[in-house]
Amino acid sequence: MTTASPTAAGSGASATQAFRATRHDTAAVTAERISDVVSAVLAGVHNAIREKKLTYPEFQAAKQWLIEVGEGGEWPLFLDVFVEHEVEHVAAETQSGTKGSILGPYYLPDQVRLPSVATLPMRSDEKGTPLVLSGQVRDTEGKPLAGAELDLWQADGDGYYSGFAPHLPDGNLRGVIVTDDEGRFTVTTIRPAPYQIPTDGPTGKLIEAAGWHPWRPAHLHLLVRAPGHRKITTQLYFQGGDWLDSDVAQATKPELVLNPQPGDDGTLHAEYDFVLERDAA
Ligand code: MBD
Ligand code: FE
Repeated sequence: MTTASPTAAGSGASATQAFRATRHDTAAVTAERISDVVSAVLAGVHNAIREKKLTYPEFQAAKQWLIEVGEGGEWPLFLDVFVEHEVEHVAAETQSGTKGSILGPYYLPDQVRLPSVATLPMRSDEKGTPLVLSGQVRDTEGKPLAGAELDLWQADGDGYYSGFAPHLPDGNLRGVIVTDDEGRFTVTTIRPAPYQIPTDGPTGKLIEAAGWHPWRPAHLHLLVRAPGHRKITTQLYFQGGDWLDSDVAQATKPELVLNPQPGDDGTLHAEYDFVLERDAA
């Protein structure tokens, strides 16, 4: 999974390898559905061309950039930053329980299983303020879900993800916490840094050329699952953190913002309960 490249752009590129290595729940679609959706996408592009009076040199520049995104392996990065939030919003229309957010390009399956009170795997000198996240997993009727899984992954104190940034040990700041008999969990980690889209790849070059900023606010990624219940894909953010109101990936929701309080030793403590809906019968 980890590439030899020490560059940040390598992170975006190795997301393509990770995507290919993972089994995805892909759709079987009819010709009618393909025609309907692709026609709508093309109509949007055609409309932008007419409205903005796109020139031939601009068309060729766009083609060149699209080729570079593919060659650089940045399609998962680009699509998850600029497109996934809309797919998530459509999915959210038919979901109850804890609010969802986008998956993003840096999930890796099959991480270490941990008990209900646990510390995420981290280096002995892991940089960052210690953070303890605790809470309970329940169903929509309030019944605690024992043995539910919190599959948690996050950036480190420099904004890098293990498995994608080659200098990090495999599995760093990733783990699957299993809730106790009362559905409770307490996980110790560090507060992640905000995430910056690699500036040296085609996605970063577009962002710079457009005069946008390349930042996501600091966040924890979570999949929360329990047998017989709909899996939740979400993220938790930090009140007052940089970029919370201008996430480049447009993936924040007010219900997903933690407000951790420091204890006597400076460790931050936050609580969050998750609510899962039953699978449709
Ligand atoms: C991330 O860390 C992320 O969460 C998303 C959605 C896109 C790029 C990097
Ligand atoms: Fe992320």
